[in-house]
Amino acid sequence: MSFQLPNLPYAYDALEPHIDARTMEIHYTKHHNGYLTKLNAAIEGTDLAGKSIEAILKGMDMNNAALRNNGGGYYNHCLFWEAMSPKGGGEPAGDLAAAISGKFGSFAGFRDAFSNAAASRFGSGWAWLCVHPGGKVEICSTANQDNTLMPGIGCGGHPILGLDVWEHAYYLHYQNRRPDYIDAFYNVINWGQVAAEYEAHK
Ligand code: MN3
Repeated sequence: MSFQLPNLPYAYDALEPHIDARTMEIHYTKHHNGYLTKLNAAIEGTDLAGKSIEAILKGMDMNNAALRNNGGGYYNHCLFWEAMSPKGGGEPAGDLAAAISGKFGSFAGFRDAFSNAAASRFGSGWAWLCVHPGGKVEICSTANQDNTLMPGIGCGGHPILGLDVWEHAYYLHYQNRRPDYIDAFYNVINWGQVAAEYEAHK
């Protein structure tokens, strides 16, 4: 059983004006689908076929560029789509809100730190909010399609929210204005979904 492209949980234009429909369509049907196709090719006929994507990432041979780039790309975008919603925005609640305030002082403090991680990632990569066993949260960023499940990468927590800062994620609408794209992201974050990931992995 090979990996599949997950259903996008909303229409391409659902996140406008924050993320435009053309970007969403290309990002999902071309970029994500490309990572998926190459991931399946990389594991076909190997002992990785049939393993979960998380198990593959945690056991990653970091010298296997095809598996690293495409396994990361597949997983990262699955998490990214789910963490956004046309009904998103606002602030988290419950245990996740308490963990964020405990680490960053306030939601505003979290937002500053997360935006800085996303803005200061040189070239292509991701900003992450991660949870460690016991429930503490941490922000980090990683290059290319790496993520914190891979050995020795980032803060080493379990990612619960990721922001794609590759140019393909924003260039059509925002051109070089990555900070504007980062600001817009807060209008579509699905905090209920992020909280569910927090509860599942704390
Ligand atoms: Mn992308």
